[in-house]
Amino acid sequence: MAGKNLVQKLIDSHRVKGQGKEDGARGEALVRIDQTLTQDTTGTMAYLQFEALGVDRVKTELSVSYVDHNLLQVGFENADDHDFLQDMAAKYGIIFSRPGNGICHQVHLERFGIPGKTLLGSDSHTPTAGALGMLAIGAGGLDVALAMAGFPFSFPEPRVLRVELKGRLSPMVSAKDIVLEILRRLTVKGGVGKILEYTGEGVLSLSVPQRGTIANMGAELGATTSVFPSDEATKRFLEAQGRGMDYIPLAADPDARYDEEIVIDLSALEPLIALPHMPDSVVAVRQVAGKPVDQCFIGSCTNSSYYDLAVSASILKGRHVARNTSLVIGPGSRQTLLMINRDGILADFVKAGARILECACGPCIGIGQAPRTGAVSLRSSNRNFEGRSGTKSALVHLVSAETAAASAVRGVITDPREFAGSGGVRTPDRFVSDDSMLVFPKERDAALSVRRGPNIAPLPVFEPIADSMEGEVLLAMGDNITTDHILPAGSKIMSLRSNLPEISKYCFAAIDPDFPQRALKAGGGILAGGENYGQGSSREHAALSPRFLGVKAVIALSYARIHRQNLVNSGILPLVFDHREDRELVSQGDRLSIGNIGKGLSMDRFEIRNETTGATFTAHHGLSGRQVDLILAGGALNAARRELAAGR
Ligand code: MIC
Ligand code: SF4
Repeated sequence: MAGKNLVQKLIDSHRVKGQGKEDGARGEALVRIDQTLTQDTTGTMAYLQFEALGVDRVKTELSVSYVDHNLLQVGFENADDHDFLQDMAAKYGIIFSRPGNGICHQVHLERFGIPGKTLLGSDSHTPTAGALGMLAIGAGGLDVALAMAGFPFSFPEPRVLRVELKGRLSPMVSAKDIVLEILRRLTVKGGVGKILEYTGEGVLSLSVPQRGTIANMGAELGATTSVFPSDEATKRFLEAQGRGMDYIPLAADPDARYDEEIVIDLSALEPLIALPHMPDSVVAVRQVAGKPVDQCFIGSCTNSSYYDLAVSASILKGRHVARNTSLVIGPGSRQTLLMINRDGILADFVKAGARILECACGPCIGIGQAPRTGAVSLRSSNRNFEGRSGTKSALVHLVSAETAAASAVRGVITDPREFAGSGGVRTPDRFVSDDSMLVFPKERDAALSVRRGPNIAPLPVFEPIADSMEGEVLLAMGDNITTDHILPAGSKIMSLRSNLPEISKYCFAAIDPDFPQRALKAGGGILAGGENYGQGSSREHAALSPRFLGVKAVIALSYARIHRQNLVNSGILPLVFDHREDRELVSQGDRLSIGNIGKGLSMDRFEIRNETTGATFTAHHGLSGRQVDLILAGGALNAARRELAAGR
């Protein structure tokens, strides 16, 4: 028998068996979750749902509630939500990471991630912790609430894609360029249903934060997660964090098999750039060099480690940002901020004319620093979807921290190898570990009363699905619709994440601002989509809001993993056209009818009639038995409550 790859080892060591129906589930892995993380904009809903489950304390080894997204406090909403989250954490035994402590993925890597453990996070970039040899997966808030309540987590049994790294990176070519190269080759849907496992001599030369950059952007491939071995670099990183005791070595067996394989020669790589508006529109920086740049942003959970900031500062030191270019720096964590302050790097930035932000997501998600109309913005973050920066006409490009710094100095898109002579960077052997912005829960605080501002609305109750449905096609969309299209980000709308009725007023605002009104007037309906529907964020609001407005089914060519599960969790039927060409049979405004839903769910075959044109076509769901049960129950919350009440 062939040896195991690391992904199989991680899954097998956490596999849960004997859960009745789950045994017969079609192609699903069901695993025990050791750690969870939430962030504020998905966390409020996750904790409301956790509360509704009626469990008295989290059942995980460790759960952390981070506040890192909604930090711009221009009204009462965000501050109220922060208080709510802090109280819920104290009440249910969760560690609370206060606003200002940093971006969840970076802080989790620094302070909590442990090789060999599973982590489920209500944020699509949770796989960042795969850099430590964890099985770290992003999910909707409800799935994380269920994991906190002790339920196992299931996901489609993955194909394992081996990414073999050869050679070493040249100076000023970075980990970001490695993952941009993978995006160039595989595209934004190339990772769907897969876990990427990194192997090869090239891995050895990459530090944990560099691995974090690569694992982070596996999310842009649509991958379930990415995994690195736990080796000497992992040991050094954990020791530098004062957590050497958390280290264990982990690797694939030498004769391990993989479903697919790609090889990347690091020494042949050059600086790359993703052009607007997709992370896979990748070309070489030199192909677009010389184009004027209005804004550069170095930050986000992708590239805001000590190394990223130190290497950027080495380019900026003794120089100044160009007259027409704004440079914005967002340190990823308070640890990084303390260290760049100690080592004079912060002063280098300020002297060079950079604008310094607090440790948070910020510009990455359109919370501050929206670029000017039509601006060219170069960002070290991970997503450049249209409008995500807060300015619809902005042309956001994704680059390494090195390319952003070099371009800020020159004022035009610049290959950072021009600065290859700038002083080398050494990562310290010991990091500053100051956990004073973490609030650890007391043994028991169950009596604590939770502060709940007026922006926190009660959860809606969803009815089980009916046996037939007829409805208008409210929107007929193309390929790669992102969750930013379905429910936009930005400071104004994200402040409403704990208020479903209010946030639903912005559902599909990026495509048709009249959608909510039309949906309500039509008494709900059906959505049609193309390939990779719902890619991007884990926000379950992109499913809850349509459901709140009466959407009962989506029919698409394919789905992104997290969004498809969020649709199921919300009780929306996610159907797939049996034949690609049938997508043409559905237009906005048509009335569709779907009969015999109960039978369709068990046979996995639906006959759909377009009542407007008379055309008929078939579709399937491809869901597991467990997912079908959730649909029948009217969503995962209804199903879990029933299970808990029955004394699971
Ligand atoms: C994002 O990068 O899109 C976010 C904002 O972090 C989301 C989570 C959210 O929408 O709250 C994500 O990646 O899941
Ligand atoms: Fe925050 Fe951006 Fe990372 Fe999402 S991708 S967690 S918004 S920094």
